[in-house]
Amino acid sequence: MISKKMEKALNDQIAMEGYASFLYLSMATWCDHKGLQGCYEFLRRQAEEEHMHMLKIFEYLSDVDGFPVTPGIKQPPHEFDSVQSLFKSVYEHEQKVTKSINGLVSLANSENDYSTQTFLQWYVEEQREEEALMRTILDRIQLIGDGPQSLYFIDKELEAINKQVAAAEAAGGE
Ligand code: OFO
Repeated sequence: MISKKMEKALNDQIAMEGYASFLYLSMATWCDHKGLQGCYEFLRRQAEEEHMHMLKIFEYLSDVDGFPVTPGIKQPPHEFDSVQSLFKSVYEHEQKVTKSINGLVSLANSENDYSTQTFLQWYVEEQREEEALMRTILDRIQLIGDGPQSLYFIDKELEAINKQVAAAEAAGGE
């Protein structure tokens, strides 16, 4: 049995994960239109991951006799100034999600809700990994710089990172 307050907070997280999925899908589409196939594939996979994060909370809420609410997703932006600023937004969004997950953990702690605390540990770890990954991408983009061929090299870099992440996920069974 889950408290109404915890149920509501997890439903808010469902909406946040759903929005992240749509935001990354929108970013992926923008990259595709710019011919940035590596960035497109990376963001497309991220969008699917966020969708999976959303569904995990659905399943958990049902397991603990809560009611998962299918969220209304607000329209994400579909125009971006540059690939650099796009990935900066991704990083900032991930930081926002981490803050939200930390808030959920605090709430679960304050309610002595050990089941939800345990469930959320997966998200704590996931956010640590995602923030580290996005920081790595921003560092690489900065190293490559914004010279005339930078987009080509940024895209190649994202293609390589995407392959590494996908291989690690496949090895970890996720
Ligand atoms: Fe849902 O993992 Fe980041 O946002």
